[in-house]
Amino acid sequence: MGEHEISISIADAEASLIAANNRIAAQNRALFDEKGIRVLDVVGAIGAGKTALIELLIDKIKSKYKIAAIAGDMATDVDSTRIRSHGVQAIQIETASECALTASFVRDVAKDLDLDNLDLLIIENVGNLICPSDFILGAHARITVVSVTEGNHVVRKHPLLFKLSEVAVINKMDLAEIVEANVEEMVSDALTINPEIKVIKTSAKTEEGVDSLIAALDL
Ligand SMILES: Nc1nc2c(ncn2[C@@H]2O[C@H](COP(=O)(O)OP(=O)(O)O)[C@@H](O)[C@H]2O)c(=O)[nH]1
Ligand SMILES: [Mg+2]
Repeated sequence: MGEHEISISIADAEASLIAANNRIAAQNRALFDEKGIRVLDVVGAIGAGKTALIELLIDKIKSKYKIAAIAGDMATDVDSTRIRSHGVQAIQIETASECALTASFVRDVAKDLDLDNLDLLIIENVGNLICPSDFILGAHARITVVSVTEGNHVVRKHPLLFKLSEVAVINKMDLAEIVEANVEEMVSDALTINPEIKVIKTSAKTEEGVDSLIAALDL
């Protein structure tokens, strides 16, 4: 078999994997809609501040909504432990070798959630800006978090993800001056890639922008 044939069959396998994931994501979505649960898929590099923002968000809105979380990482349960300390149910998924959550991971752990007693499910995806693009989970919105320390071109280097996100968060604004970040370039890149995207500047340290994020998510 020549190299050309091998590359075609890998592309086919990838396409059928994505199609299978899309089908399970649609089932997840139907279940969440039937139960009246709003689901958010939070994506971003490791260290961008996803968990920190989720923790702040939960503290600000937990009196209004019944919330649960799913945290995905290749290893460890540190994020679900952090989230659980805010008084909400949090389930960890350790993906081992997978660099993104998939719809079937979410389907499998959703069985352990009290779906009849839930308004909002926050899913923290595995930390990177590449793999999660391909795998939708059945969420109602994807929130992609980047931080000012990731370099001015982090947004334009990941166009697919920003095209597929409803909200872009630029976090660690408290460090923007120190690292001489060009935040406006990051904002305009996001809007060039996806004119519909809502761009919110935050700091999980000073809590700047967290209320704007809540408003952008209609929470
Ligand atoms: N200075 C600063 N540090 C932050 C901010 N957000 C998160 N961090 C820190 O960055 C590190 C990674 O945060 P974490 O929430 O675990 O990132 P995650 O991997 O995206 O979930 C932690 O040490 C946080 O305290 C921020 O807005 N400003
Ligand atoms: Mg995290």
